[in-house]
Amino acid sequence: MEMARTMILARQFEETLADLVRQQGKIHGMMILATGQEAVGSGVCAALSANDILITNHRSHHHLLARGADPKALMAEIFGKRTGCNKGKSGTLHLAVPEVNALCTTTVVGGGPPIAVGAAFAQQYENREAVTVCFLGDGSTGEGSVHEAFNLAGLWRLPVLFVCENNKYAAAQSYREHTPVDSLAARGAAYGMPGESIDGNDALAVFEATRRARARALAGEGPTLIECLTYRWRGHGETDHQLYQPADEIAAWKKKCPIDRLVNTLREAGALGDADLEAMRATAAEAVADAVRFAEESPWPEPQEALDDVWVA
Ligand SMILES: Cc1ncc(C[n+]2csc(CCOP(=O)(O)OP(=O)(O)O)c2C)c(N)n1
Repeated sequence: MEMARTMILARQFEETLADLVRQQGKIHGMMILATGQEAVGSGVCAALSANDILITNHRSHHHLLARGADPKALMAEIFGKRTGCNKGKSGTLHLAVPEVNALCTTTVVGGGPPIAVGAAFAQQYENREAVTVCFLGDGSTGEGSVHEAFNLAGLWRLPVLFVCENNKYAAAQSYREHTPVDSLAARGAAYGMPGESIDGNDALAVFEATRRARARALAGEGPTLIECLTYRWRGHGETDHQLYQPADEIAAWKKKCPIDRLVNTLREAGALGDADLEAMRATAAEAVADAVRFAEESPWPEPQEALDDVWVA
């Protein structure tokens, strides 16, 4: 039920963002959405505990909402307002939400895994009962930094879960154009970690795989690579016309909607009725509308605040 709730919230949050960008012109700059991939964020986060750390990438809204980030603070940040979770300095692409241990969103493709290795090293060094989860895209696995991070994580048996969202595209390049092997999960073996390929549109499968990997990590057995097979319904960003994504491919994946799938499972189990579903949708719609209102009414940062919280090591 909790996974269904966060998936519905993420879908509505992002559909509203698309509208705010495309129809209303109220948010400027690049907008990257994960519509169709919500089972990954929700399935992973449902299996974590409060102390676990999240490192995410440019397609992060569903991860952060599933983790419990406040939709108002996220929306205000995406608008660039002072009340945003990063005081309007990150916008949509560099969201950090320390209150829920989502320490960093990096849009440097392949930049997340080395940071996750550092966070996991600290957890191991201090004997913390916690793991680090790092979300990464299929395209990022072509970056050298990802392989260096996998290597150290395997070598030092760090408590880190690399969750690769294989949504079949890296910007305008299809999986086949950027990767020579069928399975990204198979790459785990090269670094001494198990790799598992799962249906990334099945929230329960994602939850179970995360739970197993987390238990392994806490038992000192090291990292796991989880490849979630899913699909990016929208373009890389909202200015992308998706000319390289075959229309029948998009249509076929929309039939495999991760939200419908979980909702149907819950219905069949007798856990969710029509009224419950309507209530879930209405609560999400209200939360998103509140978030937009809050963001629109919030002040812009003052120019002189630009250098606050900026430091040089
Ligand atoms: C080092 C680096 N190279 C290129 C880019 C431009 N870029 C941003 S997202 C992206 C595609 C990433 O694809 P993938 O890792 O599969 O994630 P997805 O967008 O599919 O979620 C690229 C090339 C970047 N941000 N950083």
